[in-house]
Amino acid sequence: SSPDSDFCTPELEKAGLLNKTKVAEGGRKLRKNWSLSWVVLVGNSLVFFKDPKSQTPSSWRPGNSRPESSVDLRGAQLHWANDLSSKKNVFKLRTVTGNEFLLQSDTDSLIKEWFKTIQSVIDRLDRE
Ligand code: I3S
Repeated sequence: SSPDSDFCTPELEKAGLLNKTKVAEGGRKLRKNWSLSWVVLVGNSLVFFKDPKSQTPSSWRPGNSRPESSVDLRGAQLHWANDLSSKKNVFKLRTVTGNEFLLQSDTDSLIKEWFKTIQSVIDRLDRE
């Protein structure tokens, strides 16, 4: 990263809509609950927001800027995981704390780009 980016806003790598479900919390398996999520890759984190379109008027908040959750990519592992779902184009992200997420898109090119970009951030953090 450039010297400036250490002092300014972390670099926005990628943002878009993906299907998401958490499948483990601290190594403990969770029941799947797929939902469309607005996913933002910024700095060393993957940040999840609720899909604005899926929100009811009562759940809407000004700016809609409150993240649902955030994942630290340092030491994380990424694997294609088509065996873990009947959906196509599924990959699994596992954090060092044992949280596991499945991410999915029906669009091949889109999910490949996400995989590549997240992996490149993980690789960069591994080298630091
Ligand atoms: O791996 P599973 O258990 O077959 O995952 C499916 C279930 O989680 C299902 O919900 P319930 O059985 O809890 O009602 C979901 O609706 C499905 O989407 C899950 O399977 P896929 O293959 O879509 O990941």
